[in-house]
Amino acid sequence: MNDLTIWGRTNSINVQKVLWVCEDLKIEHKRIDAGMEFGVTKTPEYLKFNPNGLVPTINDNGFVLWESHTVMRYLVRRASNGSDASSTMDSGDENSLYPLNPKGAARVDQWLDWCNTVAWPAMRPLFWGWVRLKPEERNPQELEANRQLMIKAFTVFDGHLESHTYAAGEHFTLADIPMALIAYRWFNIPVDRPHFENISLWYKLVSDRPGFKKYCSAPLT
Ligand SMILES: N[C@@H](CCC(=O)N[C@@H](CS)C(=O)NCC(=O)O)C(=O)O
Repeated sequence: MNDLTIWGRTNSINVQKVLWVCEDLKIEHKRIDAGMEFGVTKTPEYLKFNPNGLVPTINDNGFVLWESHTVMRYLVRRASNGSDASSTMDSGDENSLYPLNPKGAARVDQWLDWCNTVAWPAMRPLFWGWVRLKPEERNPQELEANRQLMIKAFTVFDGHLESHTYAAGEHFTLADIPMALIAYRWFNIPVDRPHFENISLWYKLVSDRPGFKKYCSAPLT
């Protein structure tokens, strides 16, 4: 089945989340470059699909969806419902990327929300400042304030990983994906970083996943 289209450039963190899920679950899809230098997102056709004019957007045989975390959850459920015959997902697998049981799912949601409200808002200005802005455009105070916020966020995550192998417990889930993509950005900008032992052990595991290797190993752009 190949009726799934994903719009988005591959260097976008939110597109990478979705592509990683597709890679781990072997979900067939077609991808169309969109966003930043590729344009597309401000065209009337695209805005009809996604009025935010952002990536990613998916079209699954007429079903259009945006918001990367929602799309990730949808793709896992779609795979476990057997609507993607090519997927490797076992139906009802509680160790899946997004468990069926309410507590397992809530634990994943908790960290996904935390990424959007705590970790990424701290990391985003650092990423933009160090990767996308020219040196003369950087605001040193803002960069330092966000470096401190990232250390605070990583302190929380590292403390959690003291007694858990992965973000949502003992198995790799969707919750690890945004966090791994944020960590990759953090480890690849020129800032002072304290060593976090538990994050370091977790990062070794998550960076070995097929989705990370395929979509998160190129230099930051
Ligand atoms: N909350 C949205 C945020 C989407 C978003 O901010 N996407 C960025 C890329 S990471 C974007 O479209 N930027 C403008 C562009 O690429 O042209 C999601 O998680 O999907």
